Amino acid sequence: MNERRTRPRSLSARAATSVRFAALAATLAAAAGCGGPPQSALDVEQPEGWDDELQMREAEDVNPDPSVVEIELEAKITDIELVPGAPTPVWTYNGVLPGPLIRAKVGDSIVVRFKNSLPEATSIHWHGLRLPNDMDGVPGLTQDPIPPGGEFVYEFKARDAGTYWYHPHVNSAAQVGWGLYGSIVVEDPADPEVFGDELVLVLSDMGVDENGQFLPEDTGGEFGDLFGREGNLLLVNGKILPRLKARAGKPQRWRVINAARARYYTLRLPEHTFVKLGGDNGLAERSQELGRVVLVPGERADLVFTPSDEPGTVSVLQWIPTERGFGSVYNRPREDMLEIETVDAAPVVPEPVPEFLREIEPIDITNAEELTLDLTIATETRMHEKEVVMGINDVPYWDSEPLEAAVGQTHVWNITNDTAFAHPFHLHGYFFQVLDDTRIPEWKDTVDVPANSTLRIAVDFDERPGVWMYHCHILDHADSGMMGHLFVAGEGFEKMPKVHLMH
Ligand SMILES: [Cu+2]
Repeated sequence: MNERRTRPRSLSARAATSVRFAALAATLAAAAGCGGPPQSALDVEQPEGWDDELQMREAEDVNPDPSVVEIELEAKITDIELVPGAPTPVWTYNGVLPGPLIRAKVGDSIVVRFKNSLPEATSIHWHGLRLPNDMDGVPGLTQDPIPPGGEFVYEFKARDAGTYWYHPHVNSAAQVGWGLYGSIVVEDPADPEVFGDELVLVLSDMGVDENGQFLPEDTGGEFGDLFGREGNLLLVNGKILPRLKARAGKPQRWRVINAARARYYTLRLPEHTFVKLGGDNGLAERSQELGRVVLVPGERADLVFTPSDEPGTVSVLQWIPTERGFGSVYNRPREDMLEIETVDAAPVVPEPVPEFLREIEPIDITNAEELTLDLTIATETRMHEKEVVMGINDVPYWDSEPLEAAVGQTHVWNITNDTAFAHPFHLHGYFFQVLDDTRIPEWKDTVDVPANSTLRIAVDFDERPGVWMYHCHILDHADSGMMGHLFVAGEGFEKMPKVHLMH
């Protein structure tokens, strides 16, 4: 009895969902005159061509060793038709938008032979991967910028299952805004089949005029810096309003990545919920049923989507304005992102998603060093022009001194935000835990710090000394100064190296 009463709400909600499918399936089967119990979702395939419009090119593995994924990646400008009849000169990896999907299994080595064929210097940061410091892709800190015509070989291990992404760390707001991003999936072969068939969704936006040309980098001036520039074209896997096919009751596992330079995404599909499995570093401790899913720039969500519309109907996944400061929601309409066509086939019954997913051991903070990082915004007058200068503890990154830590130390950071805007906080090199009992335990590398709030995170600097960045992932904010660096002392990094911070 007791057990029943204390059962988590999400479990019973999920049981209710299964009942709803069974009922829908039975009704439709009866209406169609074909008796018999409904089929299990595990016994049927996704509809033919279900993800054709969302397919992304996968990076070709040129290494015959099954435990090495070796790829060639070239950054170059390629005309892509986003506005009909008016091609856009998109900044791409290998000529595709988004860049090729890199797929590996846990434990694989990844080798990326990179060539820069862009007109300006660039680099690649591997967002969320625990890699050696010299592979982190931050020019001035971990490597030199890769000049036009230059090459660089990135090499690291895929240590953690999950959904990650890659993007430049030079002139980031502009270069990401022009199309330089791609996805990385690190598979865990032990993941159960009930999570559904995988679909990677890269969400981004682009600021393009009616002739297909990019809007100027400094569009909106000071307010553009302050708000963060959101593009007018909403893209899912590089397409405007693509169509996905689904079968009622047949689960799909959506690995969603927010690759936009500033836009927050709140996702909603009428009459549906999503079961969130986790995000930044793969599975959370428990699954959670959500009516809306929020992704801040840089963040990922691992979701089970179980379609439950009537066969033969089309519904639309919507972008809902998210409150992240002045101008973010007022008078802004919802926008359509992705059409979902529920094909005309008998509904099937999904297997329940387990509630417990994996153990997340809490970081021991008994001897942790406590720091406060205050996210700050100031307006300065320079050359008679007002300029927005952002910072951490009132210091923009170009004037900043490193935070100091050593391998073996644990830190607790109190990240405070008294500004009028929300900031997605990202730490390179290490996963952290948010110290908040109301959240499901999980490992994060990017987290929202809403306006007028404080967030406490714990980080364990257990290995990999070096110099690592932390910054706001609204890239216009990072470029305006809201960025800092951290020196983790250890073997090979006894002294803080000379750095030259750039963006
Ligand atoms: Cu910010």
